[in-house]
Amino acid sequence: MKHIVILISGRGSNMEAIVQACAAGGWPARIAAVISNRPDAAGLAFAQAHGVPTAVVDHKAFGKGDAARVAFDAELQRVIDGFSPDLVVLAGFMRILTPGFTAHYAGRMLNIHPSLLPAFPGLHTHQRAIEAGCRVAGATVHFVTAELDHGPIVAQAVVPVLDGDDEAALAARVLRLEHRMYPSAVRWFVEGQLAVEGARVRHAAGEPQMFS
Ligand code: NHR
Ligand code: GAR
Repeated sequence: MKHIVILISGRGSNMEAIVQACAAGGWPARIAAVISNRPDAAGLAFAQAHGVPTAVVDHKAFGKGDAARVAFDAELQRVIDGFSPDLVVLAGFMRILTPGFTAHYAGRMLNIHPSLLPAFPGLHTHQRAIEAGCRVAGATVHFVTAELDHGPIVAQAVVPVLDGDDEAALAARVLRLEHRMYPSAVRWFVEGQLAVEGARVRHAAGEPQMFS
């Protein structure tokens, strides 16, 4: 039985999708914990209601600056490793992670980013895609490396950008696909089906890694 630890910062709807898909059965894994850097993250209540252990590591308690980031990451790593994770899943987790932390979880940490990487790394992706006149937008599941939003790509989901879309409309269209794609990608990892070949990640049995 593999152990999955999910990190959130807010709503946690991707975490919910993963918890529910895992509970529905057939996964060689269980959700060992949901951890938030914000004590008020709405997703914590869902996890507790579903019997998933939760923890909070509040980044604000560590102050500001580079030394604070290193200290926060050290404590976060200590708490995560208490659950013996095989996989760490970032699901709307909003703190940039230091190189020591990403090295510790190299090859066993996934993120979902709401753009078609390598376009629009960083924040405010939907607004930036609309302002750039993009006809498609989407989301990317990737392995986390030290370089923000640049790790090997596990899967991508693509949606149209429609005339009149605002940030909220586009984000909602993308989110529906995130909720299909992320549970699939996490399941593939715990089943041992993913092979990383440079920047490219291959599913051993050829599952489609594009969602639309
Ligand atoms: N850390 C590393 N090293 N590599 C990645 O690929 C990471 C990461 C940490 C988080 C998620 C990411 C996203 O998918 C992620 C990927 C937060 C920020 C950010 O600027 C950027 C990207 C992502 C998450 N955070 C601000 C910070 O100063 C805080 C913003 C806030 O608290 O609202 O850390 O988009
Ligand atoms: C999702 O759209 C996710 O892709 C994005 O935030 C939303 C989180 O929603 N992630 C980031 O922007 C990471 N910087 P959720 O909390 O309901 O899963």
